[in-house]
Amino acid sequence: MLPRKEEPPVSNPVLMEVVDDIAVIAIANPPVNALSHAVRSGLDAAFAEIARRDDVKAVVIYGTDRTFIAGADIREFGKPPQEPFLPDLINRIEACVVPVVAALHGTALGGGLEVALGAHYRVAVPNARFGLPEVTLGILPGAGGTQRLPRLAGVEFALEAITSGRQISADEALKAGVIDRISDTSDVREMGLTYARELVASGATPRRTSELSPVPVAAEVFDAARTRLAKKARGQLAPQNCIKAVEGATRLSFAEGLANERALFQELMESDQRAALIHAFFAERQVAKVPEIKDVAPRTIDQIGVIGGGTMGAGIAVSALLAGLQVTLIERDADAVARAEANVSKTLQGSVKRGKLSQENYDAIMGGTFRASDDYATLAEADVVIEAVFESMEVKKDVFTKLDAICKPGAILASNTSYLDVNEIAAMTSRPEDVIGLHFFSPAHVMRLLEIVVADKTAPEVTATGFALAKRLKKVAVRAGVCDGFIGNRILSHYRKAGDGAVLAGASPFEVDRALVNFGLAMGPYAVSDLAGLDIGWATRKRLAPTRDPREVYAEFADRLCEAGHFGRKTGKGFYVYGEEGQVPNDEVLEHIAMERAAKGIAARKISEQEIVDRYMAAMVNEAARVVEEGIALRPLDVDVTLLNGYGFPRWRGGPMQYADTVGLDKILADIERFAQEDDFLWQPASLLKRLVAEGKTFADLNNA
Ligand code: T1G
Repeated sequence: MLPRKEEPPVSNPVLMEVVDDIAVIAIANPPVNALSHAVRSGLDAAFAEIARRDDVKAVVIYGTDRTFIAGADIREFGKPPQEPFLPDLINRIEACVVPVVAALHGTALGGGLEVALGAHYRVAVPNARFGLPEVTLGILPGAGGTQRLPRLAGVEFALEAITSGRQISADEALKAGVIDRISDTSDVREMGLTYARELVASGATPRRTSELSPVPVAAEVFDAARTRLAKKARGQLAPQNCIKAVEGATRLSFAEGLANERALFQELMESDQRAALIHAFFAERQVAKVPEIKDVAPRTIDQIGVIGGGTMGAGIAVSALLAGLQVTLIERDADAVARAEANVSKTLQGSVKRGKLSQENYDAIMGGTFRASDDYATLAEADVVIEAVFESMEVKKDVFTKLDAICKPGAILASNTSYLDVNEIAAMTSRPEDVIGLHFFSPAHVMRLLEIVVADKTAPEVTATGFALAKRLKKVAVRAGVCDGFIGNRILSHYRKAGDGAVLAGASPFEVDRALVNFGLAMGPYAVSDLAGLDIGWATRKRLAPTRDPREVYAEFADRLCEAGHFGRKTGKGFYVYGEEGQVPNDEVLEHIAMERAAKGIAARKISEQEIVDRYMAAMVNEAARVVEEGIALRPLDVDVTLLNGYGFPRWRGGPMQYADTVGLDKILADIERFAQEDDFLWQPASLLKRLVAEGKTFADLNNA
């Protein structure tokens, strides 16, 4: 977890005033009105005072600024809990003898929604959103949410909402009975007061959710959820505990159900998975805090140019269009322009089908916000141009020479290259300070990661503009230095070699894939290579062959497949065969491996699943440590954010650096030294790793340095 700089506690985050015999409680704890100890104490004191007074006929609770309460203060996790504890506070709110109204706007999430559920009546503005996202943090709603929501909205609605952690709109919340009314107003305080006055006038009394009994459901509902989530959220603890807590609501009294919820919550609070998911949450916010752009204003971003309408170019164009930006896409001739337009249109239609884009907005985009052309002159007013053409330095140099001549002063020229030298590309222009790398991940309109590759001469405001563009595109941007593969692909190339090393030592590619899927990866590396196309890795290996160190133990079995024309899914055969039975192991590759072992004089031995994971993780962490010590990544957390958002690393493990801290850097170093006995070229411990182990420090210590 990333303890954040200790901000001075907001002196008095809870203010109460009595207006026409209604107590109005305002919460002011920016930026999201989190339920810090000060807020909980303030609320507790307010309700204690209300209990002492006889001139209060109703109560309104609301949040100032942009939102109601967005949850417990997750910065307090890991610290000794302080009274008043949230469940007790919410029970106190619910026990109030006069009606309590929660007036809701922004995002009422987690403990915030639980406070609202403890109130007796709930009113919201139309664009308010609700949710119990605790499961995404490796915990569960621990202040009565698993007990009150089933009673209010039904067990199945509650089970889905709590195990998914998704946000719910005001309309859906109204329909489900989570809120009582929607009021279209900008004055949240007045909205609450109006509802409270009506309740007093009508003689309404407190309506306590805990006094309801949940409508019973068949036991199969819980069994089905357990089975589904054991598969979908394999290895994760929180979803299973969420199910147990909701199930408890259907067979225990409210008090017993609350105690059961508390026990299940505590169990999760102590887990590595909770620490990892909270680390991921804060790391994805910390990663945008880059010293060189602190207080640097980004340039305007309204018009985007994209060069190249293939998969990447079209994906980048769609990502910008969905963010409301104007896009001009350039292709080389009329046919290519037509194909690019069709590409973009098809992808946007997919967004319409999935409800991510209205037909009206689709029409507006295709009617003018988006245009494709073969004329570079149409880029004259573009604020940022992103090149996404073939990965050839010659082709890119030609593109940047043209852009330099056409684009207005101050326009930013970006390359989507995945490994080429951005300094060399920048040198082709008269404006190297305006050149940057924006490395998107395919599919670019889906993958959240954006590596912002800062070249030697890139100006800070250009880097700041890259981060601003990422935020606009709802992406997670990571600052990367210039090297082959930047952060993600450079580390990938090393842990892929570790996988190959495990195969040469005795494992099959299929055992490697299975071990890593069981570890939590979405797919194993060999299945991923088949999906991406084995020819891509083959081309990279051939490109790097001239510079390959003769001491490297080079695994050739993938080359044998490529030489036979087997490039994976696209040719129907690679490491796996893709036919009627779906994906099945291709035994041919085992023959190639056996011959290679013989030629290399390797006697195969049994490689356990654990050893496969140890090799993979040791290689990943070791190269990541080099990437950090060379400054290619600013901090270890930047590597975690990259691997979590671009490479399918299991989020509930927090990223490779969080994982290494969890298992211990000394274990990682010991593994490297163990494998070095087999291959002392691949397995050379990074000096940063050795230093941290010698100093008894962790990667987390570096994150906060
Ligand atoms: N606690 C502490 N800080 C928080 C916070 C929280 N709950 N939520 C956000 N922040 C900080 C965040 O780190 C950032 O800080 C700033 O606020 C703006 O956030 C008992 C135990 C509310 C939808 O999981 O989903 O309740 O970087 O950049 O994009 O059952 O923040 O500026 O220093 O994300 O507008 C459950 C988590 C907690 C909600 C706003 N609640 N937050 O998004 O801003 S567990 C959550 C969010 C719980 C109970 C349990 C989002 C947001 P900084 P931001 P945003």
